[in-house]
Amino acid sequence: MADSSMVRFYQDNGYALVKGLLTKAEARAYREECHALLGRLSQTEATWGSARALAGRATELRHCHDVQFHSAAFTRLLVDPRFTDVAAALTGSENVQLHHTKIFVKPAEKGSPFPMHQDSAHFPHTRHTVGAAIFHFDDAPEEKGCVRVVPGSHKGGPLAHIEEGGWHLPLSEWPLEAAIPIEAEAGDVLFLGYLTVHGSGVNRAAEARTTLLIQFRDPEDRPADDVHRSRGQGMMLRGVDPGR
Ligand SMILES: O=C(O)CCC(=O)C(=O)O
Repeated sequence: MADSSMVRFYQDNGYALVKGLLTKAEARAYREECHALLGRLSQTEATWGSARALAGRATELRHCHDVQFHSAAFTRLLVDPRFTDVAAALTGSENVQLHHTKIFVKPAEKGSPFPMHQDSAHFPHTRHTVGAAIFHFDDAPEEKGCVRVVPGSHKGGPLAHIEEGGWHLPLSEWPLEAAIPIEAEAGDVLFLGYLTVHGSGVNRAAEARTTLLIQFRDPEDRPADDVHRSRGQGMMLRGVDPGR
């Protein structure tokens, strides 16, 4: 559950790391579930074009979207009150609605980076309540390419992005190294507002980095543009949709 100091920290900084939201055993089980799912799929590569310039070498990123349509274990996590109660407190709404889900696995020693960006560039909304919860299923120290954030960057509102190679900010103006690494352990969940500038580095470690990202919003926050559709979008994860 998010207390008032966590909510204040999120409002000031645009992110909050919740330690141990899942147990180590749950994280381990979800890690296996993610790797088993990716093993069942034929096409999983998702490295952004702009990430190649950032890494300076060939890297790989394995992903799967809409994971609750592949395994019921992820469906259960979507409505887990340990997650939805924090999401509600941070967005300031009793009601939490699904936007989309995705697994990312950064393979050992060659896991792709993400250039700095705001998620708002990918799916703008009218009230800016959209947030991401990044579930860590194994440890994510800096050398594994943990998520990096620019605290307080959400306060400047939406920034102009470059579309080519995945919506991102100019690499020279927004170097990854200038952002704060948010190192996490298995079971930790990083909550991130969609205006918070973030990215992540190359996984240089000997173990893969495994995460699930759940993007959520207040149901009264409508998309500003019809640019991002996904299966399951609009599903209620907590409370009701007052507009329906
Ligand atoms: O998982 C990461 O390292 C970053 C993911 C990210 O920035 C995104 O999906 O927008």
